[in-house]
Amino acid sequence: MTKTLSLLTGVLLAASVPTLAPTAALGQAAPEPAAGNPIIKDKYTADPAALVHKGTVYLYAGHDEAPARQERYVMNEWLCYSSQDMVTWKEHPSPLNVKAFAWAKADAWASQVIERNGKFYWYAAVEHGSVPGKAIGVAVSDSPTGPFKDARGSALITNNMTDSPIMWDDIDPTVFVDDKGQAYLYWGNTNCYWAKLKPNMTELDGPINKVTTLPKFTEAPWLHKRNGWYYLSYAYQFPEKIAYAMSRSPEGPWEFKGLLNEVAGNSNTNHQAIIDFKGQSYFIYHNGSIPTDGGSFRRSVCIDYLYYNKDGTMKRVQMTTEGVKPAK
Ligand code: FUB
Repeated sequence: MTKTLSLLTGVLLAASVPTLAPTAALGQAAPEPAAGNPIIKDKYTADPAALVHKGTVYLYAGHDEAPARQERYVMNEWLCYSSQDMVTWKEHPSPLNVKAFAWAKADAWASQVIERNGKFYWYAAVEHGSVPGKAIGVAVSDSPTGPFKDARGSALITNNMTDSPIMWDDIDPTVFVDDKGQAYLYWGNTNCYWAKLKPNMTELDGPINKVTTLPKFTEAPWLHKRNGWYYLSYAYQFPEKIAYAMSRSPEGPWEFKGLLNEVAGNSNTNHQAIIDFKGQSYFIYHNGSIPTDGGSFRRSVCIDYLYYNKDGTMKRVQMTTEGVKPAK
């Protein structure tokens, strides 16, 4: 996201995206829906986050609604899909809209949903209505598919709580609950911030800290744990690649390990989520590959395999159009 582009994001547009699915010519059979990447072809989807819950993967994504040739983000709602095999995705009615946060005015940007004690918490970046700049809200539900409602009635993070000169540094939340029950919120653009959350998941529990060991940190932190290692992946440089760091603690210190993914086709952002499901690791991201209008503001979620080395480091992702095979 460039400064210029971000400055253009304050206005909501009531515009619809043209139908993306191929239509049959008169007298011809309708083509079979194509499998593979991108996984959703009838809507533009961006900023994926995924949650594994009781044998199902829930995919949460922003909805890119910018009409063709409008080179700016138009995002009013978030979308939700579920799958038992990572290939067949069922769409659920949109469970969250910017309007659910009465204090927000626009921009359903990147988000993540996690479960704790039977409740589902949705952390989402939006444009604040009265505190200039981006902010992070949290919504809650008893179900992963909603309905979700504002859990606080106010933003959890506002731009004046952090000391960056830019207005969009408080975006892209990722939340992780450690084995001991301590929850962590990481977020940021240009600066990578983190703070502890109270067990209620809706209040900070201590100061806001900065990670200073992530070269070329742009945005999109994602925190996950595997075999005793904590991984902090993030969007690196601009146009974005994905890089990552590792630590033995969710509080760092974070050691930079290198690149994980290249620039994703036809999109200047990449925005990853990483999960394990049915014995396989997955790298979920977006590109701008749907012809003819796909691009940086009409993005599409993709899924490819992720592999680890024996020492716990991650292998470079190979982005494919074939995508993944059904998980068993
Ligand atoms: O979708 C809006 C912004 O673009 C997100 O917050 C960033 O991560 C980038 O993907």
